[in-house]
Amino acid sequence: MRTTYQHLLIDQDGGVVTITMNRPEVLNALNATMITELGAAAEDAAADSAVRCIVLTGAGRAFGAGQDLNDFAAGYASTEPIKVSDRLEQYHRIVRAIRAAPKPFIAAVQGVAAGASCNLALACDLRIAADNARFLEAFARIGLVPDAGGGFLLTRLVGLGKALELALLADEVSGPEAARIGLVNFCVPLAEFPQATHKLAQRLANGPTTAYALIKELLYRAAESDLNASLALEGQLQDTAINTADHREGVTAFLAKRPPNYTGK
Ligand code: LHQ
Repeated sequence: MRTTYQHLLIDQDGGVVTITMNRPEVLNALNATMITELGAAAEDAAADSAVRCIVLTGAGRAFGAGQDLNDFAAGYASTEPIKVSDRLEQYHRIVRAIRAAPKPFIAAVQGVAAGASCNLALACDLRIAADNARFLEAFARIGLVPDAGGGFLLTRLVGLGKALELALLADEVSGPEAARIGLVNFCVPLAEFPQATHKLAQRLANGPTTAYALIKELLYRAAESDLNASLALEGQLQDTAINTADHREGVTAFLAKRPPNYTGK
């Protein structure tokens, strides 16, 4: 996959690709170039069969500070109405690529994750946080609504009541508190964060990738459908899963009392 970008670092380690947002001088605030690059990198990693797990993280002391507010300074100086929906479409491309990817995305968050950066973390399949993490739905602080999928993702992760609190009050949520309310899956001490992230990513990259793709499809569609639709989809997806090489390997390994060796096929 492409590895050279202006504002992203791409590292490939076996089946794990790490995408690092890299503008540490502004806490990895998202400018137009970085947003476009993230969409391209997410789609690229999703399509590359050698990639079996993707980690999204930030360089320096933050995950990300959301939209680069300098980008809009010129617009605010004018009396013309500002239209932001085209820019949001570029954020939506990233969210869609992560959700549709036939493999897991992990957000690895240390330091602040604010605004659209926070919501990109929420779009990932799993989140691991360091105990110095700060999650901030910053939008109401500057008179905006949560974007980059925030309304949808927040309500599904923490429920409507907590989502309203986080969006309306726009107070920071610490890493440990984020784990307590289900905003992240794991919170670990900062000193253990790189190793814990690596271990989680390697575990997923060595897993049954096709089954993971089918699990993503089943669970994400279940969150948007009713029981009967989900039961029907479950049957279709299990017909696919049961014919994978990894399923056979899993059963063979279990019966032979040895660890499975999954190839992702
Ligand atoms: C920044 C930013 C930033 C530029 C820190 N931009 N420089 C919105 C609008 C339109 C269309 C599309 O979508 C969106 C989506 C959004 O994401 S809206 C939300 C935008 N983000 C924010 O409102 C957060 C603004 N930043 C902050 O509130 C604080 O910086 C946080 C809480 C993130 C971090 O606070 P601290 O740890 O105290 O760091 P700091 O404030 O000192 O920031 C460090 C530097 O980064 C500083 O620059 P400087 O030259 O003084 O060192 C900041 O100006 C810069 N920076 N966020 N979003």
